[in-house]
Amino acid sequence: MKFTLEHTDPQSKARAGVLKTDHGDIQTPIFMPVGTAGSVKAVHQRELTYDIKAQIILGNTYHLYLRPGLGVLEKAGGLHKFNGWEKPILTDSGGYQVFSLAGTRKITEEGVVFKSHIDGSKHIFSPEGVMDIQRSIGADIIMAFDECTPYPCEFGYARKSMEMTHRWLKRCIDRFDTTEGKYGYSQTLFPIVQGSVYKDLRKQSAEFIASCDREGNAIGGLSVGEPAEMMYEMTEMVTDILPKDKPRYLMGVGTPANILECIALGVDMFDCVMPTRNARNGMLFTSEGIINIRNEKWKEDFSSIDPAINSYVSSFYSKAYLRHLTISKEILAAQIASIHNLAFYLWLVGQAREKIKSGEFSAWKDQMVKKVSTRL
Ligand code: PRF
Repeated sequence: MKFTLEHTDPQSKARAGVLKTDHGDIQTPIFMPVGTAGSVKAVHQRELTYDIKAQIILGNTYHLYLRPGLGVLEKAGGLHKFNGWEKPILTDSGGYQVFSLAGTRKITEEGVVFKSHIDGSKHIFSPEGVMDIQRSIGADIIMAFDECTPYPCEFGYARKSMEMTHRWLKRCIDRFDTTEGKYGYSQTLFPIVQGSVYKDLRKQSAEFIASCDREGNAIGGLSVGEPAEMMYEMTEMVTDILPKDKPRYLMGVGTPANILECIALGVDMFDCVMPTRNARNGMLFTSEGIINIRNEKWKEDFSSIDPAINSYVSSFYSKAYLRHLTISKEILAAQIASIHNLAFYLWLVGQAREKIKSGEFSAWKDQMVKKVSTRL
């Protein structure tokens, strides 16, 4: 993997770059659609490629390990072969899902013992095990095993947890560096900064993660219920410490406004379930603001969902028709809304990239944050 910084914005910390992987290039800043169980919910690969113009998608170790399981994934020749997505994939390590989804769980130095949310069966995730699983899934970028602390979190717990995440990282690196990819292309391991909302912990964690000298770095433990200003403050502290010549990935963030603000703070990669999950509930993100498509207001509005977005569904379907489909609980509603929202997120980061390159990012960002936060 190789990351090249192309432009840095003189008025903010925003950057535009290219991340080269064996499955193709990723133009940053980028948003990565979430494909939890190997599918971006309600979206075909063809639409992901040509309509949404996704450059990389996410998968989850936790879900894929439980179902279909490593036997199937290895026989298929890895996740790319299994789901037909030929561009880059990133997998999260399960270090977050195990805390948010699994039934009863027990965290020890060795790892996490948990019960499957599917059938209650008992499993253990360890730093080594999660590296091996991600080798079998075959993502281009794999994540270290970490503990994402909740918010609020007492200082003492946050410190102990961060220290354990750092020890787990060393074990991840040992295992990753002594094993090889199974499918003939290279994989890379991103470590994750933790430290809750404590400045000294964040600084300590960012310095430790930077010293590990991997090809890219991630920021975890944010957007877990803390105020947005606190998230921005922690993000900026961390991006100021992480190496400039490597991509920074802010995990699980966020709203369109969050993404724009964090691009301005020097983040290059984002993922979030918001565009797809909210789409299934009738919330649409548009270049003019946020729409609740169930609202009576759209009943006879035959204008396009968002003509500014260069995706087929965004200009082909009207708000009134999508409202009708949503209220009628038609499956097509989830498809149209998911494709549109993802196309909007990819459009937004693409615009940010263009504005960084043309030197107009800062002024554009302030105006865009207002627009995309407006409720229509
Ligand atoms: N760690 C991991 N995945 C994550 C997070 C984290 O802290 C977050 C926090 N927003 C989202 N996804 N491994």
